[in-house]
Parts: sequence; structure tokens; C-alpha cells
Amino acid sequence: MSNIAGDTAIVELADARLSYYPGFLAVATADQLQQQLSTELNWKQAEIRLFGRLIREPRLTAWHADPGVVYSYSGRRLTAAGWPGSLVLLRQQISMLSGCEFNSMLGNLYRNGNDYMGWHSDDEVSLGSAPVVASVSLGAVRTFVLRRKDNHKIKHQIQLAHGSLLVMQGQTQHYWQHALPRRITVQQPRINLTYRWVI
Ligand SMILES: O=C(O)CCC(=O)C(=O)O
Repeated sequence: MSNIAGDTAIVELADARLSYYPGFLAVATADQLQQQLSTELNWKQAEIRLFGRLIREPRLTAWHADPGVVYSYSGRRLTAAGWPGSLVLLRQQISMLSGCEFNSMLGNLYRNGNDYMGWHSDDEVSLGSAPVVASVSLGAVRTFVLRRKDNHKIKHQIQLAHGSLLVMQGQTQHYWQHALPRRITVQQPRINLTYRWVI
């Protein structure tokens, strides 16, 4: 299903636009960034509202954005919190590669394979009609799964490598959901940085 061109894999899924760059960051850079961001970002286990109930998210999150940018999902309202230098540099590199601009970054810290992300689409109105989500992975390799909204049996999976970048754009969020399932055999942490443009 995937067409590898150089170190870019264009993931060919109907009604989606996905590009995967397994070697986006050199291993030494990714190692250093993971270590730095583990302590530098203000990771918190937040509460979200799901089916009317307040539950603790099964991972830690951190939010950084340009002044005035507010992002809301699952009853959470995130307000701007400045940018550490390392995240600004990464934003520039991702923008050069993808040709897209980003004004915010929602980070996820999965402490081990017990932490996960459930099925969802990044389709909040504030992300516009064709959201671009650029997602950098640092640490443990985890399986990223996609399924069609109109037929959950149609699925695709990608092993997100340490130092990789996955860019989702076009109508991906409109037609597909994604998730990062629990993997109890995974002992090591993983950081995921999702750059977005919030209107
Ligand atoms: O950790 C990942 O790769 C998935 C993150 C994700 O789905 C999200 O932030 O919307």
C-alpha cells in the first residue's frame, strides 16, 4: 500500500493524504530531543469529558501555541503557553518540508504501553475544513492505526519510528479516524508532538 520514495513514504489510502518520513530526525537528535522535552515541557495528566463523564486521559499532555491561540477538545480548553526554543526549531523544519504553517503544538507523553489514544479524528471546527496535523514521534515504536469512518473494517497501520514524522492532510480527518492502541509489552516511553494550525 505504501510507495517509498527516498526516505518518504506516501501512504496511499482512499480519500486521505498521508506522508510518512521515517528518518525525519537523525537518531542522535531524536534521542537528545526526547530527553530534553521529557523534563522541559510541563506534562500533565488532564481530565476530559467523555460521554458525560469526567475521566483522566490515559497519557500526559502539554500544549504550546502562539499568543491568542485557543484549542478545545473533549471539554478541555487549552490557552497559549509560549514556545521553548527546541519546539520552534522543529516547527521551522516541519514547515519547510511540508510547506504548511503551524501555530500550535499538542504534545502527548505515553509513559509506557499502558498509555494510549482512543479512536478519534482531529476534526474540530477550529482546525478548518482540511486540517494539517504534523506528528513527530520520539522514543518507543508504537502502532498508529487508521480506520474509515463509514466502514470500521477498512484499516491501515503504520509503525511510528523514533525520529519519524507523519503528516496528515487533505480530507484525512473527514473520512478517517486514528488511534494509538495500548501495547502492554512496550515498557519504554514515547513522546508525540502534533503541530496544528488552529483558526
Ligand atoms: O501519538 C500519536 O501518534 C497519535 C496522536 C494523536 O492521535 C493526536 O494527538 O490526535
